[in-house]
This record gives sequence, C-alpha cells and structure tokens, in this order.
Amino acid sequence: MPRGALIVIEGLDRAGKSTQCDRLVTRLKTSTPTLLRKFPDRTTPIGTMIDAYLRSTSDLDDHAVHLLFSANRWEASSAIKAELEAGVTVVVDRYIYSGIAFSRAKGLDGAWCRAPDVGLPRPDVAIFLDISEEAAAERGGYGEERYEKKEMQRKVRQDFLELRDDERDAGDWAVVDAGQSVEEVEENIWKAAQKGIERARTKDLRTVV
Ligand code: ADP
Ligand code: FDM
Ligand code: MG
Repeated sequence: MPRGALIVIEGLDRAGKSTQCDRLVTRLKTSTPTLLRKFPDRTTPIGTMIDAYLRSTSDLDDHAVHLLFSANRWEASSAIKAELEAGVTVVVDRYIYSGIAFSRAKGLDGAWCRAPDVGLPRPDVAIFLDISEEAAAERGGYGEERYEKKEMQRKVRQDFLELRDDERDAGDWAVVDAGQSVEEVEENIWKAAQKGIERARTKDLRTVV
C-alpha cells in the first residue's frame, strides 16, 4: 500500500487557507483516504495556552510561545506519521513555515526559530497561498487576534517569501496566487498537490532538516 502524502497549506491570515483546505480535502477524498489537520491545534492543553495567548488573555515571552507552537506540532507528529504510513493523505492548515515566519517577524533569530521543528515530518509539498496584505485586509476587517495587524502581516509575508528560497526545503514549495477566484485558486492548488502525491507514491517520508 502506498503511503499518504503530507500536504501543507500556508499563507497570511485571510489568504483563503481554510476555504481551500476544505475544498482540497473534499476533492482528495473522492479517490484516497484523507484527513485535515490544523495548527495551532487549540484543543490540546498546549493548544489552550496558545489560544489564550493569541486572544491576548495571557501574555508569554516570544521565545516561550514559539516553543509552544512547535510543541503543538510535536505532540501530533506520531499520529501524523502513523496516518501517512496507513495510507492516509494529511492536509495541514499552517505548519512550520507559519511558526518561523511569525516569530521572525517579531524579531527572533531565524536559525533559532527553525531548530525546534527539525525532525518533524517534512511536507511532500508546501503550498503557499500568496496574497498582498492589502488584498487580504479587504476580505474583511482584521479580527481581535494578536497578529491581525497590517504591519505584522507585511513582515510575515516577507518572511514567508524568504523561507521559500531556503535550500534545506528545496523542491518543497509551490506558490499559488491567492488573489484569484476561489475556483481558480482551487484548481492551481490541485495541480500543486499532485506534485506531493507523486512524491509520496515514489519516495519515503523525510524529516525537516
Ligand atoms: P484563512 O484561513 O487563510 O484565514 P479563509 O479561508 O478563512 O482564510 O478566508 C478568509 C475570507 O476570505 C473568508 O471570508 C472567505 O470566504 C474569503 N475568501 C477565501 N478565498 C477567497 C477568494 N479566492 N476570493 C475572495 N474571497 C475569498
Ligand atoms: N502562528 C501559527 C504562529 O505564530 N506560529 C505557528 O507555529 C503557527 C502554526 O497563530 F496568526 C500564528 C499564525 C496566526 C495564528 O491563526 C493562528 P489561525 O487563524 O488559527 O490559523
Ligand atoms: Mg483559517
């Protein structure tokens, strides 16, 4: 039995990640067992701490919360590996790149930010939904959460685009213009996802380096 593919969807707030994850999962499910996961997973004890931080009901040191976001991925990592080995394709709404990009945008060192994620399951494809912070803001006013501010989003986008060129992730990234219609974006994500599915069919799962 072939293993499942690990397909990561990344992008700014309101880029359309959740909309497109649902569409991708629905479409994949017609031909292969598929699961959706989301980070942060706010349902676990660690996720509860992250949730309180994001809603500003608690304050945490930037480094401490960065490690919580990573720990929130680690606590799901054995389950993700087991799912992939069992032939289930896993679509993930945000993953390590959100972790690095948001913390770097707050001024943390890039190498320090990446270190706790080294060893996690590596995506077969990471699809970045690219949108300008202006276009994202037009999709509805910013909400209440901590990072939903234009200047922060601008920095995060820059960081995402720099991460795309990191040679440790060479070949993983696909960038999709998220400013198009929902249907056009869905089609381009579908094409990009095929790359990850093909990789999973022919190659072993790797770990983040
Ligand atoms: P994210 O999960 O990245 O924050 P969502 O999928 O929740 O983004 O979408 C944010 C908002 O933008 C929602 O109101 C959604 O209906 C809308 N939206 C999503 N994709 C598009 C698109 N391609 N064009 C216009 N509006 C969109
Ligand atoms: N975020 C998300 C981080 O700062 N680090 C991470 O590792 C992850 C996965 O948390 F502002 C940020 C990104 C975003 C917030 O928002 C989560 P959603 O709406 O739950 O995706
Ligand atoms: Mg979302």
